[in-house]
Amino acid sequence: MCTTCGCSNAQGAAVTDLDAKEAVHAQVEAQLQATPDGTAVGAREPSYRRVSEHEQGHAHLHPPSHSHDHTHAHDHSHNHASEHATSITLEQDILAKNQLLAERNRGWLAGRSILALNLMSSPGAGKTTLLERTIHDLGETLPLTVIEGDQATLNDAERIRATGARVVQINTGTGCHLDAEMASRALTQLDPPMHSVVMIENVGNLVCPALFDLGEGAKVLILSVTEGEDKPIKYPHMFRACSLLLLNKIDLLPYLRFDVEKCIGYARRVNPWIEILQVSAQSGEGMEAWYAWVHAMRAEG
Ligand SMILES: Nc1nc2c(ncn2[C@@H]2O[C@H](COP(=O)(O)OP(=O)(O)O)[C@@H](O)[C@H]2O)c(=O)[nH]1
Ligand SMILES: [Mg+2]
Repeated sequence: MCTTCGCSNAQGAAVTDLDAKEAVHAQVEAQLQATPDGTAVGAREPSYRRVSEHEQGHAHLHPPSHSHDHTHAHDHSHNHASEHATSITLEQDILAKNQLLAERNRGWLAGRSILALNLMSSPGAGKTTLLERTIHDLGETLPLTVIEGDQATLNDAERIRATGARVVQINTGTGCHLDAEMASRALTQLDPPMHSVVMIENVGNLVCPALFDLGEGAKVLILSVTEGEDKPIKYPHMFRACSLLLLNKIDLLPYLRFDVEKCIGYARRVNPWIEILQVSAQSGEGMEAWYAWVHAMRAEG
């Protein structure tokens, strides 16, 4: 996970309130402006390093914690078992600390009778489009606010703001997921009203976001039909973590080779309890079922 991929650094995250136009972490925001592509924000050396010929006998990308299954002989002597143990301990510490903060967020939300949903997907699956349409269709009847998560730019927050909904943007810099600490800061800034719904759009990624509880009421996964039907078995942790799968972009099915039943079968194989709805955030097809799910979740809470 993140100690391996090198992204678990919340320090560089910036929270921006689009109404106040005020960066909580002004220093990071200044860096963002200095480097519009975000590459220098919260920059740190990636954990992957190229192992020298001397160390490895051959060069390849080598994460510090990976387990070796090479069949060829090694002539280097670093202790893989202790590296692995250190890495696992660090991972457990990070996740345990995150869990404590997530529970604090959960209590904070429950105290205000707020339903928070953590929306996750790979980049481009349609999270922001889904939110835009949801706000358009439900905004009058359901008090909805949004936390946007991306490595860089305020683009998605600007899109949400154009709908009229209140929104706060988190820029994670090098980070590939939101964590409970970032969510806590964003919730404080957002200050959502009692009995409302907070939609949290996570950073586009089917791996790390699954591991980090934000204190949400439920995790929702958006998979678009352009991604291939085998994603549930390739990224089982994400599919296991989620209560609802929204299979998006079904308007494109006539133009693609995508077997819906096969995809649903794979999803149920890794998570027999997952609910699955087929939608098109663009055309609006199937969206009523999603709205009914949100209302039911809210009624449960
Ligand atoms: N055809 C089609 N395109 C969609 C749909 N939902 C989103 N898109 C497009 O997919 C692209 C990525 O959408 P976006 O909402 O930015 O994805 P995000 O990265 O998950 O937030 C955009 O070009 C959207 O217009 C859909 O239901 N059907
Ligand atoms: Mg988006």
